Amino acid sequence: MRLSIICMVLLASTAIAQDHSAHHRMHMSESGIVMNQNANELPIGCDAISRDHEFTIHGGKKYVAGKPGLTFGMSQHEVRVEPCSRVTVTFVNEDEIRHQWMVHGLPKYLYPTGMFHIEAMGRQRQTGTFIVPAEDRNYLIHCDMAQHMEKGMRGQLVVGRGSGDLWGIAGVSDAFYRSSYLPRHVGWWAVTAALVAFALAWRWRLHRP
Ligand SMILES: [Cu+2]
Repeated sequence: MRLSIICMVLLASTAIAQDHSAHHRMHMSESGIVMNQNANELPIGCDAISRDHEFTIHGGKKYVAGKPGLTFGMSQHEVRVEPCSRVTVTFVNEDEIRHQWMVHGLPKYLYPTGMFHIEAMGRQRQTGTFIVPAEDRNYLIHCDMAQHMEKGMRGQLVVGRGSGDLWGIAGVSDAFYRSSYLPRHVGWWAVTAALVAFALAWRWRLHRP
């Protein structure tokens, strides 16, 4: 009786694990993981694959050597593709430790948790394919290992004309954190407002009786 219960529990947990990996379309090997791969299913608004893109992106310390404050980098921090295109990325890890190349914000009906994920073990490479949506938009690319994004493994995927550069992309945008509720060029607006106020005050002083 006890043995049969253990067998049932084991079978159930195996089935759950298989279901989970199928749900996430996970491919695991000794060299790493590719999750949520999608080479065929079209996003809503796409009638066909518009184009096939292929990129080989290297990750490692040497790509930010000599840049203050950065420890890890990528050979390419920005990837530009056409809407509805199929994107194949070969991610080459040139360090001894694990690195990831992850895209966030993709539609959840195609990519569970909105994410496409390549992970390469130290000195290994992994290849994965996904299809981007029809809208012009910028998506965050990063490595999710602790502190790797803060230390430089941060990029952007620009689909079509994009929706504005993300902050802190090496070689593209500055590293200052900007709250999303603040308007663009907020610094220039503040300086302009201060100058106008100063001019008005000066004028008022001149015309004082
Ligand atoms: Cu990393």
